[in-house]
Formats: sequence, structure tokens, C-alpha cells
Amino acid sequence: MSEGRYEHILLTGGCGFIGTNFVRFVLEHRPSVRITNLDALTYSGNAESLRDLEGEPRYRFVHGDIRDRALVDGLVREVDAVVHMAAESHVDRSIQDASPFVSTNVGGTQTLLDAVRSAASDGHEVRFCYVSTDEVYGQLPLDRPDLKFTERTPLNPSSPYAASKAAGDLLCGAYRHTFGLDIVITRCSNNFGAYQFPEKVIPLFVTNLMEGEPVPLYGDGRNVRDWLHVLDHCEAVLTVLERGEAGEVYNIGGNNERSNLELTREILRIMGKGEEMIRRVPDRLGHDLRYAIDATKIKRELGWEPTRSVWPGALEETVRWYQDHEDWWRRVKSGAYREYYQRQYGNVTGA
Ligand code: NAD
Ligand code: TDX
Repeated sequence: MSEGRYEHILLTGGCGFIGTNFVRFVLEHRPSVRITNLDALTYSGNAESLRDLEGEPRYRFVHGDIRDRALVDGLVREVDAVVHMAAESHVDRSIQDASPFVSTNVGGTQTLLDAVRSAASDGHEVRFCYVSTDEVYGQLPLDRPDLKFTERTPLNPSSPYAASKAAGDLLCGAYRHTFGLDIVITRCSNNFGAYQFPEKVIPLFVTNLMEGEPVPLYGDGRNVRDWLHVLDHCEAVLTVLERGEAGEVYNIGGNNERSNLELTREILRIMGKGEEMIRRVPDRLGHDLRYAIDATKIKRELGWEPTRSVWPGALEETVRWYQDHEDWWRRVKSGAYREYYQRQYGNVTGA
């Protein structure tokens, strides 16, 4: 990738799955760029994942909440770009309780946008990249493989999680239209790779199998997701940040649709386990049938396409990462990872 045009990025949610990968990706591929990572360390934020970067002069961690206006006002004025990834991100949790989703994904996004607006009115222009999701489009039918989400597909979110992300997405559009802020939006499909919290299907299934536990497959397993390697996502977000046109939305996908049953069988094969390890469990409420991304715009306009999402190799490599990092996921599953940041940064916030 070519060298970027921003010097200092404020990343929100950098201790989560995608954020951890994004920090590493930017430090590696942009040797002169600095990153400030603002993260509240909720249950899914793991400061241990970036522990090896302590002392790295181009990286700074700030323990704080995106809803803290005074804090984000100060931080936004130190940087020339914001990549906003902090969120409550798990659909099943949003079905249990939507409140933290609305509070962080809508209220937190609004707080950040207001900080960017305030800085701009004082002459400090900051580019704002909102990391949205394909789930804002709702679901596609299973029997129409010709249909995919384009950037013009109407937003029609199904879950409380997706609705809260869509609300943040719409706020970005409104702040662009009303205040002329420099905003770009990405909408990405399902990510897989290292450092994913083991409540999401791939790390949950892999780590269950490593523990000798069955894998809980929802419903009939026919639901389809488009799987993208997290580093492809990081590269795409950086591409949009640096070269996307203000006010535009860019879909990001892996051209890699699999049913959950296919995915499960592939994981079982890679790990040398049999189908008896599949436990059929009741379906997720409102379970979206299929997501599929048409990512021709980002390819045509910005020249980005995925290179790391090819199966089965990319999935095998991801399974191997969890096999090689048993200590990491065992500390996450047991909750022990929290001790580290409680010692380092004080009380835990969030759920
Ligand atoms: P994650 O749950 O692993 O990480 C979220 C991070 O945000 C955590 O570190 C958490 O501590 C932090 N956070 C939560 N609330 C906060 C708050 N109020 N203030 C500051 N920090 C807070 O999520 P992820 O899978 O890495 O997803 C990152 C972003 O990418 C989300 O916005 C999500 O909607 C989007 N996205 C994810 C996927 C995917 O497949 N994982 C796909 C498309 C888009
Ligand atoms: O135990 C499970 N069993 C199961 O069958 C879990 C956790 C999931 N599933 C199914 C549900 C989905 O069809 O697997 C599929 C993937 O589920 P998740 O990993 O929970 O992801 P999903 O709901 O598709 O949402 C993800 O992709 C889009 C991320 O969590 C979102 O943050 C992102 O926006």
C-alpha cells in the first residue's frame, strides 16, 4: 500500500478484535503514523492483546469512554483522523439487552461526531471514518444467490445491534450533509482471524473443540455469511480513510459466502473432529438468513480487493492461531485477562 496522508489517527475500540489487528496493521504498514487508541475496556476489550506494544513511541493507549465528551474533545484536537470502531458488537447480547448498544453505538457515535464538529468550527479539520457493518442492510433470501448488498441497498436492520449500528451510520450521513464534515463510511461483512472474542462463531467453535466440547449450531445451519479475513478489512478501512471520497459509503466483502453448516464442517475437518461434535440448538431470534456484499465500488474506485480471505487456507491459518495461542483464549474464556488491565488501568467499565 502507498504511504498515507494522515499523521496521527485516533482509533476507538482498539482493544477489540478488529481494533487490535488495525493497530498492528497501521504500525507495520505506515512507519510514520501515530495511533492513539481510546478504549473503555468493556468485556470484549482486551488490553493484553497489545501488551507487547507498551513502550512503542508511535502507539498510545487511553483508557476511556467514547461517550465522555470532554475526553474526546481533547483527543480529537490532537489528531488529523478518527477511525471509529468502538461498539457493542455481539448480536446475541443485543437480543438480551439493547441498552448498552443504543448508548454506545448511537450515543457514543454522536458524541464523537459532535467533537469533530466542534474541532472543525475552530478550524481543526479531522477526517472521520465510521466502521459500519453489512448487517445494516438486513437480510437477503437464501434462494436468490444473484442478489447482493450494494451501497444503494436501503438500510433495513433486523437485530437491535444492527439497528444501533445503522443509527450511527445515519448520524454520520446527517453530520456530513448538515455540517459538511469530512466523513467516510465502510460497511463490512463477517470478519475472522486472530484475537476475536470467543463468543463469535469461529473462535467459539474452535476453542470449544479444543476443550472437547460440542459446537452449538443455531437452527438448521443454513444461514449464510460472507467471511473476510480481518487483515483484509484493516487494509480496506485504511484505504477508505486515506483515499475514500468524503460523504461516500464503501462496502467491504470477501466474496466468500458459506452456510454455517459448511463453516462448521470445515472447522471439524481442519481439527480432525467428527459430526457428532455438532449440537443443534434453538435458533437465534430474528436470525438473518443471508448476508452478501457487492464490493465492486471499492475495487473500481480505490483499487482494493481482498487477498487474504481464500479458503480453506485462511481458515486453517486462523484455527492454527487459536491452537498456538491457547493461553490467550483460555484467559479470555475464564475472565482472567481482566486482572491484567484492572491492575494496569483501574476499574473495568461496561458490561
Ligand atoms: P469487539 O467487540 O471485539 O471490540 C469492540 C471494542 O470497543 C472493545 O475493545 C470495547 O472495549 C470497545 N468499546 C465498547 N464500548 C466502548 C465505549 N463506550 N467506549 C470506548 N470503547 C468501547 O468488536 P469487533 O468485532 O472488533 O468490531 C469492531 C467494529 O467493527 C464494530 O464497530 C463492529 O460493529 C464493526 N464490524 C465488525 C465485524 C465483525 O465481523 N466483527 C464486521 C463488520 C463490522
Ligand atoms: O454459537 C453460535 N452458533 C451459531 O450457529 C454463534 C455465536 C453463532 N452462530 C451463527 C449465527 C450467525 O449466523 O453463526 C453466524 C455468525 O454468528 P456471529 O459470529 O455471532 O456473527 P454475526 O451475528 O453474523 O455478526 C458478526 O458479523 C457482523 C459480528 O458479530 C458483527 O459485529 C458484525 O457486524
